[in-house]
Amino acid sequence: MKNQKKDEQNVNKKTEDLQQNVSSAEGQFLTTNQGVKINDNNNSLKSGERGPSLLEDFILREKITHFDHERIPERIVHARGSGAHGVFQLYESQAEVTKAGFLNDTSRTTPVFVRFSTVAGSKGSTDLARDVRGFAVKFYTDEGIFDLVGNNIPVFSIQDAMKFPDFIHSVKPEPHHEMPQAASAHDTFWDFVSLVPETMHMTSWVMSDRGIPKSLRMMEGFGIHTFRLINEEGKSHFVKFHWKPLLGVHSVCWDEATKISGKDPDFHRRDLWENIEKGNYPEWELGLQIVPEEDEFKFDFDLLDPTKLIPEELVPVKIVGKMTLNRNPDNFFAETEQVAFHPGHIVPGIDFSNDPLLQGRLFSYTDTQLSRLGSPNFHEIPINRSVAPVHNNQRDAHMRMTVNKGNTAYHPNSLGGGCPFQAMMKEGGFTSFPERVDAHKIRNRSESFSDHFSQTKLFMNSLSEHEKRHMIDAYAFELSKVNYDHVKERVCFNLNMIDKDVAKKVADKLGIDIPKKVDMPLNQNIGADENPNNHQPKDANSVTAKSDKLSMTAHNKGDIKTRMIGIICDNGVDETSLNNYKTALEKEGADYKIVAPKGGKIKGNNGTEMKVDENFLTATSVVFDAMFVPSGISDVVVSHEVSRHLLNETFKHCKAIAVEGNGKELLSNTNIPTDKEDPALLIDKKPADFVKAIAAGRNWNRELNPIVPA
Ligand code: HDD
Repeated sequence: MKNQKKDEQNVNKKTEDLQQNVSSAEGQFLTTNQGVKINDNNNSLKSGERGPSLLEDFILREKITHFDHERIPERIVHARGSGAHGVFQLYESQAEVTKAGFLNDTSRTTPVFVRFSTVAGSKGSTDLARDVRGFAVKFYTDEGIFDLVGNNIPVFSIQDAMKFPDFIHSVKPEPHHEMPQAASAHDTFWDFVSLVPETMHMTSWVMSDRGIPKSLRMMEGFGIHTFRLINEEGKSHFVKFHWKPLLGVHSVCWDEATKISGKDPDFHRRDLWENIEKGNYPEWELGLQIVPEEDEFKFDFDLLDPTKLIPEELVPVKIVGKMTLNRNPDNFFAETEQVAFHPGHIVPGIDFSNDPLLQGRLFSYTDTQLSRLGSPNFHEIPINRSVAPVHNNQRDAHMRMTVNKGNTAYHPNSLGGGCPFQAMMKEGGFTSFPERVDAHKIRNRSESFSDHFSQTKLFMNSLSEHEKRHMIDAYAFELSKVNYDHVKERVCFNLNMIDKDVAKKVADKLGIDIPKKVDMPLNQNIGADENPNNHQPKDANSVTAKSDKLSMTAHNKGDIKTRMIGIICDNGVDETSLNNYKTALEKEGADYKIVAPKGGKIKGNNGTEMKVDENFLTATSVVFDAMFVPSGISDVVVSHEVSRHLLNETFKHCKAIAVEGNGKELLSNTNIPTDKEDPALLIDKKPADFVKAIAAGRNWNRELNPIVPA
């Protein structure tokens, strides 16, 4: 159940607005949809006790009919998602660059609804798929709705919306046998990637650990496209939007991801829900990278190209405010499923750029809501309803909720007193930025979009050693699932143009040679732009050769807030040992779960009873951030295959382990080497050392000598 007390504390304009539609059946009679009280909800109306059911049974008909129509089409992309309510608070007015109210007025609290998602999988697919994560934020501003519909990766795979259906068809389950689910490791995806070199940048991000986040609360968000900010004087600045998580950026290992997918496919959704219920409200700071209009052509990439990022060394991210998610939805379908985002939902002070991917998106999102939600009235669904007043002459259509009064539904009118009025600019009327466009109508791509590899190399250069190793392994894993050598070769050919060492390592794992030249398939009229032979990476200049913030290691906050630690113990556990660690963990904002051979309760050596959170049937190391074995564990725990496996696996995934007293006996029954220098393996050390070891991040060096068979 939801924590009602917390909900009462965390109200905002939007959650109040939603209350008019919230319904609770507490203390109420069961009724039909027409309000008629139902006397028997178990038996249909029949002709005699053993006779046929009667068509007349309006109660049965209504119930079954409604049930038959419960499902709506899932999103064509981003079908699997989790949402939460929250607020955005501005730190400092940005009036110099934008007139958007929520970026001007620090006294305002702007309600938000956020939906995180995976892209490729169906609604019921695992949370831990290797994939991009959607990061869509709906701001309910006083001037209307602003949707920032971004991802957890700062660049996109393709440059023009024209290619989006092709790209998505390639990554979705293959059409002949609908396999694989929620996975890019298959023929068609890599065939497409190998033929479209602009995909290499984003693909490299997805192959890195960014593609398997530890938690939705621990990922960055990016608006990706360059947008415009417009100030009161009508001056435009280009902008890229960033979300920086206050918990830092963390991921799991691929082996963990595959195991979590089996043990708890709802892992991310559960983690978000439970932490909000506990009051561990996830927070992100909003950052702006602002580029004056006159600097548009200052970069060696095009600001309109969505496969490029602006390195923070060139344009720093200015932190302007904070978003806090503090309330779970009351109903998944009504809120998380029915929420409709659209990059075209903007407010005065924000405008679009000519990024051809963004331009295509401006069409797609309304269009998709029409088939998904079934009516142009989707803006009336409570979660989509603006808190700013809505008045216009749009009328009728399926499921219209608004009862518009009066006899005029046109503009201009005199019969209705001219209402609703157009707003002057000074009254908040939206005006588009008057960009001058004077050009031929052409179907072409700008030459300034053609360097696909320099920033891919920049990304690879910026990864730490273990991140690069993981990316190489991911490329090799995914390509190993490809059945066609020529596809693997083309990808390695492209990789070779980006980073020879990476390409060599991937090709070596695949057991193939990197071709000197690749042939494009015949008869496809592939343009020069799309032929990988024509894309040699330019030399990265000294500033962009490496960009520290692209590595996740730059985002470790060095704390253990909201981390979950497993404590393996049993009846008779030494309570002093246990409590010292519990207190140290809790003091730093971490949480713990008791893992014991059987469910129910255990009794410590002083007689204190403790609830068992996970027993040896349900426990898995992969959902924990670290593991502790206190003194006083029983002989069962010392020798049990599950406790041994839990430690082995925690070690394999490079996470911190602490043991005290006879916890060492369990350790000696594992495959974990104790004679090697390992800052994350703590034997009879202080709880504070354990805290430090978790905060420092994983000991990735263990991967260099993988000797634990877990
Ligand atoms: Fe998209 C959903 C993010 C390009 C077409 N997209 C969708 C969602 C996110 C993104 C987070 C889920 C929203 C939700 O939670 O309901 N999409 C992006 C980003 C892109 C991008 C960051 C590039 C920078 N998308 C993109 C293109 C097209 C679409 C180029 C089509 C031309 N996207 C859609 C869609 C979806 C969608 C089909 C499916 C469900 C929906 O819109 O509401 O219209």
